[in-house]
Amino acid sequence: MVFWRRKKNQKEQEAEVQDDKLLHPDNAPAIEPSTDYNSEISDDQKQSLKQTEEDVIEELDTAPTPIHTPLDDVKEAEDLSDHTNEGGWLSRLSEGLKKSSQKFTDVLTKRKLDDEALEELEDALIMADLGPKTAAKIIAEFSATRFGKEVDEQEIKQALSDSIENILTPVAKPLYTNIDAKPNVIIMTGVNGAGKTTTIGKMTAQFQSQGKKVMLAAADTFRAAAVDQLKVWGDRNKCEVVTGDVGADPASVAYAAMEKAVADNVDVLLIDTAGRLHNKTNLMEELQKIIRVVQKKDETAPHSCLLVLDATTGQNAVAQVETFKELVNVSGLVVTKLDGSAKGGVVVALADQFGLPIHAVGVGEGINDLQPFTAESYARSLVGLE
Ligand SMILES: Nc1nc2c(ncn2[C@@H]2O[C@H](COP(=O)(O)OP(=O)(O)OP(=O)(O)O)[C@@H](O)[C@H]2O)c(=O)[nH]1
Ligand SMILES: [Mg+2]
Repeated sequence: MVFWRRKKNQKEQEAEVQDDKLLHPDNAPAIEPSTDYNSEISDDQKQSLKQTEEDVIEELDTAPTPIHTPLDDVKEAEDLSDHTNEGGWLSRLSEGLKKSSQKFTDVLTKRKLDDEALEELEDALIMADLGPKTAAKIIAEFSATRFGKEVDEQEIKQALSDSIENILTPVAKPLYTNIDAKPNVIIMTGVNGAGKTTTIGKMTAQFQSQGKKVMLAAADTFRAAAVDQLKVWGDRNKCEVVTGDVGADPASVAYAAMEKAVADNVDVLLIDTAGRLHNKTNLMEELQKIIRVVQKKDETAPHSCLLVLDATTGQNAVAQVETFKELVNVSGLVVTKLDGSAKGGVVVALADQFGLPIHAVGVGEGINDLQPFTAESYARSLVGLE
């Protein structure tokens, strides 16, 4: 039994020797776990690793700081936000016009419509920036049918509102851009700080929402900040802005923009101009030159020459229209800052005295704060009717 087992073991031993020879040929190196950890990474390898790490750090150090900071994001979000949940633009307009409507309410306690009452009402209209001419006209119309009658506040407000609406209706016209010309060229004019650049930014968003391709031209080359401001609006709207160096001829920027707009199949080209020039003659020459070069590319251009007016300047806006009408062929108006301290009546005076289309009103600094001008709602807000 023992012998058999030995015999068997010998067989097994022979098989093991055979297997060992197969797995470990004579020239194979001995396999042992290494304990020389340091030698695993050579000095050269270490050096190259170190260099790479330093390179990465260097790259991080020289990477530009983002131009857009989180604070800008917050500001932009506010600008782009839709204010309709805050009561809608009309309520902000009403808020802006509150000064005027409060005056009417003070005058309009239940009373007989005699001379004294009419005079007070006329004063209230003048105080609301309607100007003496337009105020007199409204009062005359008003007294023709109601003089000597006992009227209540609501009735007077309604009558005033109707009268104002009649003046505003013919001028309340949206900017018509569906003309054949491509690009449709719009030149923005107006005094310093009226809101030209901001209005361009807001209009761009509106045209784009109508599926139009828009391009901007920074023909206000007098200040670097003016060009930058337009570029910011261009970035916001993801729309191309044609610029020139500070001090460059504004007409050359307009011409370059016109060429580019034609080449790029642009639908609407908005040209920003400077409001700040030495005097009226300079401003006229500047604007006329821009118009001339634009006409070299398309003799039907510009298709609109808009005058932007700041409503908070009151009756001064009337004087501005008179001046700009002498400089260029003003085709329509945009009245800004009606959300602020403006009394709003100047819009009625403008409509009455010039009959120029009022295309839109600005009711804030945000991208959505340009609204079409609607006669009825404006008239009702002005006199404080809900
Ligand atoms: N509250 C309010 N502010 C406005 C409105 N429109 C423009 N603004 C502000 O008015 C200031 C002047 O506006 P701009 O667009 O720079 O005026 P501009 O006519 O281009 O001025 P210049 O380039 O200096 O001739 C800015 O601070 C605008 O944010 C508006 O409808 N409401
Ligand atoms: Mg500007």
